[in-house]
Amino acid sequence: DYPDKINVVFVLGGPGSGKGTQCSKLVKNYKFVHLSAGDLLREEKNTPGSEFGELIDHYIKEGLIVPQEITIKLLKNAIVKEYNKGLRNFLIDGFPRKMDQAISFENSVSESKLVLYFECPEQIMLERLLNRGKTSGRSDDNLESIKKRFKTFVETSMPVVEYFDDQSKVVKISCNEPVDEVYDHVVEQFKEKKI
Ligand code: UP5
Ligand code: MG
Repeated sequence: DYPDKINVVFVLGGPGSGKGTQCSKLVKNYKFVHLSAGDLLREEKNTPGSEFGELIDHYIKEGLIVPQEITIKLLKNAIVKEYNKGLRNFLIDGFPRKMDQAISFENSVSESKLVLYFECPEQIMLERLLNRGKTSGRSDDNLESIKKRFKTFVETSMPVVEYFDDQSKVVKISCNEPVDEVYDHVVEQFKEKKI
């Protein structure tokens, strides 16, 4: 009931490290579908009549990880939809960010080929998110939620990066340069890894 033979690249990094920005650039030059777990959750939250709306709203504001069953279901649906159009290459942005998600996705959907990890100092991420918060309308782009997101990232999501690093799948990229320069490093790595 899930697609066979897909290529998955996980795109990880702290809140505001530039995952979404870099994925948008990648899809212009590579045949990848960009799926952001956070975007899928926000879309579900805004779907009238969704049984998970309130729960997702709460978890996002608190910077907590939504129970994996919900996120994986949304991801699987999105993957199948694109698979049926003939697409096979997926950038999964902001997922997995908790160990149970990593294990469950790799067992029930696909293993990952590569993990891009955007390394970024907290101070930089904070400035970016507060700046974006002026116009983003995101319920978690405020100082209180941002601090909670950082805490969850360090305590819950970094172990996932380390888990993949132990499998030599992680490519670390410093996010602390202008967007186009960060992107150049991503492309270099894709070439090196023959993605
Ligand atoms: N910007 C980007 N790159 C820059 C650069 N090189 N130089 C200068 N500025 C740069 O970028 C953030 C901002 O920085 C933008 O204004 C951009 O222009 C600028 P962006 O590309 O949006 O960064 P990104 O890493 O995508 O930041 P985002 O806020 O999306 O990261 P999060 O990981 O916090 O958000 P996400 O949407 O993935 O998740 C939100 C919440 O959903 C989570 O906190 C959690 O509650 C929930 N969630 C789950 O529960 N489970 C999941 O599996 C996924 C999410
Ligand atoms: Mg994002």
